[in-house]
Amino acid sequence: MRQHRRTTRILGSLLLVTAAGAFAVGAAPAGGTPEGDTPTPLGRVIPAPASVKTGGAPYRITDSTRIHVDDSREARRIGTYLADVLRPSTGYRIPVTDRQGTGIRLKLGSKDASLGDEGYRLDSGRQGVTITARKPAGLFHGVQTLRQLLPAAVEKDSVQPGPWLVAGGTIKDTPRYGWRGAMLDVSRHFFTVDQVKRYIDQLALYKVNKLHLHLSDDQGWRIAIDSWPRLATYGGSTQVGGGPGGHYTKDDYKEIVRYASSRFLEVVPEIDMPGHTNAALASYADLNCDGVAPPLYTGTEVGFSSLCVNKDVTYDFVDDVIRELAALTPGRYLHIGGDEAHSTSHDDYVKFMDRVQPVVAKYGKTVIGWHQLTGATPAKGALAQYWGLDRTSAEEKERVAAAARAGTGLILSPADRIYLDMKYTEDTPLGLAWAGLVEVKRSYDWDPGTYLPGAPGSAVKGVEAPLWTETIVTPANIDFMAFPRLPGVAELGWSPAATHDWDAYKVRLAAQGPRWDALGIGYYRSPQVPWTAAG
Ligand code: NGO
Repeated sequence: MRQHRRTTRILGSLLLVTAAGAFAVGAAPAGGTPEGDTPTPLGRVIPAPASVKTGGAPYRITDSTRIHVDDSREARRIGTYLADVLRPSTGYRIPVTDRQGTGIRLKLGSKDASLGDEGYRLDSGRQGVTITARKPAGLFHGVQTLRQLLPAAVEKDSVQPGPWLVAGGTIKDTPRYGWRGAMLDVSRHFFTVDQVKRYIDQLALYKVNKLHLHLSDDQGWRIAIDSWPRLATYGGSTQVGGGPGGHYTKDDYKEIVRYASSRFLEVVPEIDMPGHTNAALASYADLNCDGVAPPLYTGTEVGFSSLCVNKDVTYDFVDDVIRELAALTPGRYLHIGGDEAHSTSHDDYVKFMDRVQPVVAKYGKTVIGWHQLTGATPAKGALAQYWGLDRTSAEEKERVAAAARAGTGLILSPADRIYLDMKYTEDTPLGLAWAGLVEVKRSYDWDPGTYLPGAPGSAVKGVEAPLWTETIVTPANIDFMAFPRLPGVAELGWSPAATHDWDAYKVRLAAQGPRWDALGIGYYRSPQVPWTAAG
């Protein structure tokens, strides 16, 4: 059985290396057990690296290993982050120093333009591991690769036996797409700053670089707005099923943004409008066309609420909210929702979007909206987030494709592929099934570049995995729905199309199981994935 498993793994990594168009296929690991002296094969990483050249002696982290960083704040910070991962499990001191030397080296300012802003190169051999990048984000992504090349036990928070080997060879790696996102709905159920940080750390491990926060919906308004204080204090006071809800103060929110940026994720805030607005409408009677505030809502219906498109106060409200949110947002994008406005007439919807999009621009941000925005007139430079299904009508798909041909960028979040709140099978205790059941293979096995008929590949800016939280209440619930599907989405966003291969991928995915165990991530043990006994 062990022999069989090893053969499958080796085949998997050979397939990967070939598919990636790498320059050499190195020796297959020989001797020892995968858990013992044999290092993880270079390239058995998620997302699959763009190119892998295996070979040469492995590097071994020992009690004299140091992390040598450039004399820059960013390199030192990333070095310290890596040391914080390595110290508890190795038990070594792992000093971070800007003196030259062998060991682990983190170097910024590479002259290799092909690495772009997020790429890196990792060279490993007997003397050490060197990660070079042009920009800090690339260095950070290289560090994530190094983590995955070490035994899973490196993620534990108590001293483990090792040995801590990194296979020899070279990885050169850059992302396919600049937008590799995850969305968390903190409205249907509220998640605390610490809970969001936990998710950020999980996302960073897979080189995800956008965290989209769905900050408002019918069931709860989650961000303090000084000029409209009741939005948070009243509109945020409950959630699906009742219960206390919650909201972020501005300081809370800044802390999320700071933490995300320390992991090289940009936070994309969303205020959903003109629909999905019951929490706001309940907080201020004035925002309603009839001047009467509805009660707070704790159910899970959609499409029943709308801002009052023909009242001026609506635009005072929108201006204030966008101004205050933009001021909290160092990132470029601000999401204005726009989905399921079933209680807004088409004409009103178009009128509303025509008035609101310039407000986003006025405060220096770029619009992103759910793809229904393409039924209005997307602003120049706007992105549309597609959340349709295979069975979405050809007409609706064509509307989005036409907008893409006219210059609107697309973020792909097909609901029957990468909605992380969809059940895996009928027996999945959490989640919804309106888009269908989404097992691990289905969520991985599609190509963003050719997904939407008639949309040019160049219009696709990336992928994003939404996690709606009607049924998701705790961090353990997040873990179970995100893992193992999230790493597949990250790979679709990062890895070259040529590496795409379910049979090779599922072997790399199985190897992540012990890592999630070590990190305390409770994942769904899909029967489609050949998990190892230890995992
Ligand atoms: C839809 C809907 C959300 C739901 C979600 C549940 C979009 C963009 N709008 O996706 O309000 O929470 O499905 O899966």
